[in-house]
Amino acid sequence: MLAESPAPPSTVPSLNRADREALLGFLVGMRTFEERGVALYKQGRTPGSFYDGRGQEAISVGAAFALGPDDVICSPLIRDLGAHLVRGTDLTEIIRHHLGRDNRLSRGREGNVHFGDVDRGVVGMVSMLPDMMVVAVGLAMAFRLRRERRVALTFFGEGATSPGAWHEAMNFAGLRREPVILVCENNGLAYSTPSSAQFAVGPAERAAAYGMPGVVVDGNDVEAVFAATHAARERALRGDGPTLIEARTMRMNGHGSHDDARYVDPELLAAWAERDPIATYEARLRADGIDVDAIRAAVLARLDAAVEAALATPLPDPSSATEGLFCTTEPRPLGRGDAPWSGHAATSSGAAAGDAAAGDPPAGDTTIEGAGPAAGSPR
Ligand SMILES: Cc1ncc(C[n+]2csc(CCOP(=O)(O)OP(=O)(O)O)c2C)c(N)n1
Ligand SMILES: [Mg+2]
Repeated sequence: MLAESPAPPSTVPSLNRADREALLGFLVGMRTFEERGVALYKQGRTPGSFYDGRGQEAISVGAAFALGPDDVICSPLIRDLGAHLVRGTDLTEIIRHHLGRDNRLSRGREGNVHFGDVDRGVVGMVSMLPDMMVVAVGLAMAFRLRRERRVALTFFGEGATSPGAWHEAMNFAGLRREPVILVCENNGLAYSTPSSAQFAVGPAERAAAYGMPGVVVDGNDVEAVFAATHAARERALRGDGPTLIEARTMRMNGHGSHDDARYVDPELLAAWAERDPIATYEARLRADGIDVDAIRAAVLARLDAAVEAALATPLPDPSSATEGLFCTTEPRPLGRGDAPWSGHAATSSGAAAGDAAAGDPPAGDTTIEGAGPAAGSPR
């Protein structure tokens, strides 16, 4: 991991065997889900469009895995299915959502990636880039003012670092030291625009200008992303403010399933294919004696069952089309999830970010070896 500007030292927890198995399960879960999603789209079964994060799985999985149960993701974007899987959102519900079938997440009102899971602390996105970054900074500000011991994490592509809202969010977060983790997925492309035609100074280098560390990490290494996010979370909980993590990677498919990406140099793709985040992690785990094939088989069996259940689900009742369009009640509080990441972080009890800044050390949060619930099976 290279640091463009110095990040404070951090105690990185060691990942045990169950954690590694879970991480691989989530990586494979995202890849296989999205392969199936592309197929369903090309069969004409998915209304609208379908977007995937092939080659970028390690970022959303590694970042989400480092969060605590009370932390909030605002929001997973089109390359970030892994974050939903880590938080524990039901696979069948996500497939139903994409197929426009009746479901808990969107009630079949939408068939794209604009969904969250409030019960698991995941805020659904709007497409205007990078507006969810501003919302994430606002959430972090609320956590700090309420003296809650939790952080907000947001994802954005390098292309989203050009509009004004990005700079406003960076400035506000840095100035006010909001407990927010800003994860930039630098895949070198904003649709067909390469980074060389997008900006003169890279995202991580710019972080210093806003008063926060900019950490460059190998976005194809799930454990490196996990470690960088863990360090950023510790820093935020200490009251030291935000961190920009620039995870460098490559978009291996088109912008969406409708895009054949003929504008991308095939040699570049071939070079990145050698660094595939799943193949390299599988090789590493296999060398450690982990039964990678069993993990794959379990993930595939769950996916098959989820697709079957989703395809058997009816479309929503047309007479309900105007229901639920507007919020008519008090919003529900953002809930906790039940995923293995809760083993990596302290809970909301203990010092708030402001208290920590005043000198109280955050409770626990340094090692996960044997701590917290055992890493669960990926879902
Ligand atoms: C304000 C705004 N302009 C244009 C778009 C259309 N759009 C959606 S994704 C995208 C490319 C974004 O590139 P990047 O931020 O690098 O993310 P990536 O797709 O590479 O993950 C564009 C132009 C949008 N969503 N919002
Ligand atoms: Mg990009």
